[in-house]
Amino acid sequence: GLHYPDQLNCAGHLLDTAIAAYGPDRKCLISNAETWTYGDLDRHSDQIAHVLTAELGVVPGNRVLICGPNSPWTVACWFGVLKAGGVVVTVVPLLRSEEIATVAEIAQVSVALCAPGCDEQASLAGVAGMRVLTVGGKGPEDLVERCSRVAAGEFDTVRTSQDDVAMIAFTSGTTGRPKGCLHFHRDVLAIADTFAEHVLRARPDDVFTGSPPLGFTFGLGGLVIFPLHVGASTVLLERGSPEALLGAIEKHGVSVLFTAPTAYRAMLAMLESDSRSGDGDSSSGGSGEGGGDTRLSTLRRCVSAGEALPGETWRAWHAATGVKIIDGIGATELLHIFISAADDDIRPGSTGRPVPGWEAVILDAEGNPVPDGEPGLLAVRGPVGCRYLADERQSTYVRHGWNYTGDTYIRDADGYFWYQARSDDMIISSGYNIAGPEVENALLRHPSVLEAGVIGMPDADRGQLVTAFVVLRPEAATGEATVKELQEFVKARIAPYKYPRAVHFVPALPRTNTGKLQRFKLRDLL
Ligand code: 3SK
Repeated sequence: GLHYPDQLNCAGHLLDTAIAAYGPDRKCLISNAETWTYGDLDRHSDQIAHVLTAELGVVPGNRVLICGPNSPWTVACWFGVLKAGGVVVTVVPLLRSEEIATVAEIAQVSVALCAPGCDEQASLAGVAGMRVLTVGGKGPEDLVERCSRVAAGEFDTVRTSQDDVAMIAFTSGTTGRPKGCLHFHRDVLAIADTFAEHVLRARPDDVFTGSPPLGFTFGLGGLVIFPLHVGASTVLLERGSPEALLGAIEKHGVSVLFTAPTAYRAMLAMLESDSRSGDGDSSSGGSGEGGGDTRLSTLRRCVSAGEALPGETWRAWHAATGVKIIDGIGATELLHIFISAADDDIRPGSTGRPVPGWEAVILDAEGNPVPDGEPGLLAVRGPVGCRYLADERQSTYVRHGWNYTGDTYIRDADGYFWYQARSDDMIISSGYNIAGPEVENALLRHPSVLEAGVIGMPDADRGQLVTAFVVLRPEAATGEATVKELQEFVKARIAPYKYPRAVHFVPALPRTNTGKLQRFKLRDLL
């Protein structure tokens, strides 16, 4: 098992360890605008901790929302809040005011640190007692401005316990009401000491990059915790588009990449079209393990999660780059990846085997083991557990000490786990978790919409496509203009990535006798 000291502050521990080993001048965070050393991150997070405690009255245990892009200042906020003994509430940027209000109310947020744009939505949320500060905006109230005025030196990191709550990570539930997952200081180190230590095996000279937002635990682990744990550097991209990823890999000599299957496919398509048009250098022989595009020759480890990685995508990436993608499944509830495989342990199309430190079983609805080769519910246990904040769904996720992830899997005779489907109505599109009912609720607020049912339809690019089946009021017109109008309507009310990319008008939705929507029958309407 993993053992940590009783007194542990994960932020102080990560920074102190790296600085003790490599000194403060080691390169740490790289963005388009600036490059920070470990010393810079230490200093700026100390300043933030001073502002939070001395100027904003934050005391240990207070919850602080961080809503910003992948950038050095967002990382500094994460470290500053933890040094101050606060609890970080992680969310993705672009949340709308109502979404922020829900999260802030569930987590009882007292301060919100928001990038410009997000701060307006946070202020509109109108949460009583929540102070909103911009990060990198203009004006004397801005956090970066305030930091530049801090006279005090080093901040004395609050001596938290290993099982004090460090962060609350939000995940949308199938009912659409987000669930806050509590994670302790020791959990943050446990994901580095399990997946990163045994599967990823990063090195101090690695350069990381990737697309997942730091507000998702996949991004937080892959782009902050894992690189800092080994003293490596990380390239933070505000927009992690496939173009930006390819550009960053070439420009910064990236060796470790974290992204979702959709992005691997999009990058492959771009490499292919470049090589057809004669752009770029697709000659072989450049990469470590047998050739590929020389612009990607620095890549050493590629990680995929967020949705299942098809064997074809794995093979195509290997052929193009010589790198064997490390597929993995994780969960916000469990902080990071618990089933995975690397190098010669990989069976393309399979997620892999339990990460050392984790156990995984396939169970039937009654909790009995299902024979190998037959589908069942994936249940796991390990150093991190699911602890929902005041949510009755805790007893559905955790039963008899096992965490039921909500995925249907098959384990083969060799102990490899093969993904089958989500066991519930959650849509996973391009790595984003989207609750169908949340999109339905947004559609239902449009005056022309009578009923709405939203599901994920299989899609070669995105894994699943958010697809809405809409019953319009009799006077409303069907047609492309209405589709566009509904899509814009949803984008304005919930985070834009959740909008239905396909909208079908139907005369009625399938329902049970008691009026419950039968989402599994929706696909038959096409
Ligand atoms: O979706 C996943 O597989 C995942 C991976 C790592 C961390 C968090 C999540 C949700």
